[in-house]
Amino acid sequence: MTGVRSAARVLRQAALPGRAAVAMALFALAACNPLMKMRHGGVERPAATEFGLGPRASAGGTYVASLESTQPLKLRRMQTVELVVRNAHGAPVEDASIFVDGGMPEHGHGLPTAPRVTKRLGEGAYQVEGVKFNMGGWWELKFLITSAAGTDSVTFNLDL
Ligand SMILES: [Cu+2]
Repeated sequence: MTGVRSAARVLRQAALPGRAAVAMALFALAACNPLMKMRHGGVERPAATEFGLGPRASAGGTYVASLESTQPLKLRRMQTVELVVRNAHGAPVEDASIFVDGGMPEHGHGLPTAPRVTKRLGEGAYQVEGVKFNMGGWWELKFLITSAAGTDSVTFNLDL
C-alpha cells in the first residue's frame, strides 16, 4: 500500500511541469498490482497469523473451533482430524451438524476428497475422516457448522 500512497504523492506533485512522465510510470506500476494478483486466481494469501489449527472464530462469531490431529497434517496421505467446536462463551457444542469443504484459493480447485464428520466424540469434538491434501501450498479447510446456536462457517488456512 505504501507504493500506491507514494505514487499518489508523486501524482499530486505532477501538477508541476516535467514530473508528469515520472508520475505516469509510477501510476502504471501501481496499476500492475491487481493484474499480478489475478494471475494467482484473484486471491491474496492471508497474513501468517491467519494460518494454523486454531482456535479460529467463525465468520459470524457464533463458534470458536480448533483442529486437532494426533499427528501433524501431511501431504498426499488420507488422514483423520478432530474438530472441536465451542460456542462464543467457550462451552462445547455437542449437537452440531457439520459440512466440510475447502480447496486451494490460489489454484481455484477444491479438496481432492470429500471429508466428512463420522463420529461425535463428545465435549464438542467431532471426528473428521477423509482429509487429504494432494499438493503443497496454501489450503483452506472450511466447516459449515449448524446447531441450535445457528449456522456459521469457520475457515482454517493451512500451509502444507
Ligand atoms: Cu492446488
